Amino acid sequence: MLKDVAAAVLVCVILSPATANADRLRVSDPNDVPGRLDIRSVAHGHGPRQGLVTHSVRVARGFPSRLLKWNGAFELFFSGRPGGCISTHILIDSTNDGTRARMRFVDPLGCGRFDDSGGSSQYQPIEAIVTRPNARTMKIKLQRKLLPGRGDYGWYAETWFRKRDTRCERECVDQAPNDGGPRGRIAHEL
Ligand SMILES: [Ca+2]
Repeated sequence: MLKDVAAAVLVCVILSPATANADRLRVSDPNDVPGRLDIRSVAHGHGPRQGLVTHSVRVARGFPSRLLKWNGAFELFFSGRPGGCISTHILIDSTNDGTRARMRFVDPLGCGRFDDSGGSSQYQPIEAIVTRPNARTMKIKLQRKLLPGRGDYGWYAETWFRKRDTRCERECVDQAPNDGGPRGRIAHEL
């Protein structure tokens, strides 16, 4: 009985418009960067179990995961509170063994001062499930506790892409959302 009540409460919380907006959110991004990994939208939500959060990034065109071996990557930046200083960075790329996610701690010198010499940690593999819901999307599911802070947190996404003899010969970088400084721009309210 108690279990049923808990489930009913949970459903009500999920269906509440205010919570739904914050808890599951998709933010569009314009066609503003050349190359294969121009971001079109980013989204966050929850996994099937409590404590799991999801983040996905959708780009303009379909791409094979092997593109992320040498020619590009997806990156997610997190702050322990919305609008706070970025302190954690997840890098998603590919190897011969498949797609992987690694994490490092950044910005040890203070808000917005990305200085690797200041002691940012090395990339470490994390327990996360990286999937391709469709040809244009990269999705990661991981434990909330792996991210900074304890409650609501901030984040934004970035891609980079490069290919010889194209406009992205050096590198094309897209961030979403575009607005704001180097801080957690989207609030994931839990
Ligand atoms: Ca874009």
